[in-house]
Amino acid sequence: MLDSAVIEVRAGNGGHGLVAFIREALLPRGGPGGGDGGHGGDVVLVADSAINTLTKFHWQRHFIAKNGTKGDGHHRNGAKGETMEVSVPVGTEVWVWEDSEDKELIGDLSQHGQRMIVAEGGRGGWGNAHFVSATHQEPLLAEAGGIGEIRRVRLNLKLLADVGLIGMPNAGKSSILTAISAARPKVADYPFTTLEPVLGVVEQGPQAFVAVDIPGLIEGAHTGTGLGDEFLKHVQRTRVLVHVVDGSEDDVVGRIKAINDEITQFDPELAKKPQILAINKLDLDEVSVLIDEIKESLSTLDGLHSETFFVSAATYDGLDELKAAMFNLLRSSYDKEPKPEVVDVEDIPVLRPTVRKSTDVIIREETGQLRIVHPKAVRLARGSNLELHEARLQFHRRLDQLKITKALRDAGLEDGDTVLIGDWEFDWD
Ligand SMILES: Nc1nc2c(ncn2[C@@H]2O[C@H](COP(=O)(O)OP(=O)(O)OP(=O)(O)O)[C@@H](O)[C@H]2O)c(=O)[nH]1
Ligand SMILES: [Mg+2]
Repeated sequence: MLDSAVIEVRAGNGGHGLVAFIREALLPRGGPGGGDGGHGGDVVLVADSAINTLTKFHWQRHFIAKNGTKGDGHHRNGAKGETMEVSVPVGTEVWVWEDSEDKELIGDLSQHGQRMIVAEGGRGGWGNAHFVSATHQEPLLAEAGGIGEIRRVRLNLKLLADVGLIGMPNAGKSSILTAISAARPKVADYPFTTLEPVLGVVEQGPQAFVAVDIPGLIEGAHTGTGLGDEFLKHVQRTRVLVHVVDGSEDDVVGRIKAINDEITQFDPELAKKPQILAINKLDLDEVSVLIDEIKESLSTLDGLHSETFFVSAATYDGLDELKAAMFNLLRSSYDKEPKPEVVDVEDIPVLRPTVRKSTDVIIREETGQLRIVHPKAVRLARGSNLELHEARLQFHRRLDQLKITKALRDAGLEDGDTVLIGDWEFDWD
């Protein structure tokens, strides 16, 4: 069973670099002092073993990192935008999502603590202090901050169950899963209705876990009688068992013991898992009238279970309490686990999706005009006031240095032609 969610991630833009000069009484020609903009924050996915579904992404789909702030005078640089960290379950695959389909796998977070930069912040623009040269003591150029990446990605996760529903055939395991999750296993009034394990996501606000409903167990299941033993392996990886019992049957205690014997013989580790008893069919008189008697007989049962709940999958009585108990046991099971945080996260390489960034310097628009798309040149054009004649001269010199002038000439540019860059448009001469 696959859980998936489409999210939009938006990294912060870089802050703009500043054009400023240091002019103080004692420093009449202090030179350029425009600081750099701060880098935009990244959006980073972080694998966290304490999360096991993608449910929270049904509540929140947009993740936006902060912009960097702009540079200031006296060489003061802007602040970096804060990173947006998004926790995802271990095992999450990240796919580029386009035209309503998975386009390309760009990451697989397979280890606790692993990080993936899923949208990279724009770089901070350089202030004019960077553009000083022997010929330009008063640089009028600065860069605008780079635009942060925006992506739509789909997260895919193969679900593994944390809670296993076990019990005799017809006890109401599938009915309980139906009542507490969106899963719709077949329910019927005869044993062995469920033939294959069924997974359901059980939610409580933004938290969730996965429960698995397996076919009913009978005596001898561990030796392969009935359907049982093949399916017991599906609960071996769970952390918590819910043992469902039909309270209207005779000898409730005997039935519970029989199932516990079976799981112990199949795998003694199963017997060590925290177990909740759910005495089902409370709506039936046989149960509600005899509740004290059943409780009394249960008190003689030493056992594997930690808590007992009387519930009804038909009327939903007691199911909220049962659900809460499952969440609590799961939480303490995760708490008891040696914290995977102790792994040195520094040792895990940060994943960066390899996106094919365009290496184009210029492109020809449909109108036939040439547009400069070299990212450095575009940032410079966006960050500078090219209305100033002096700034324009400096800008042209930068285009020479970046070999863009040559590229324009090679593309057939002649004097008098119009060249586009950013929001600017100028006649080449
Ligand atoms: N009155 C009453 N009937 C219930 C309740 N829960 C389940 N049932 C009925 O009990 C029968 C068995 O329910 P299932 O949920 O299919 O039981 P199961 O444990 O999944 O059974 P298998 O898949 O065969 O192992 C069905 O007829 C259900 O309608 C309940 O709380 N009250
Ligand atoms: Mg069933």
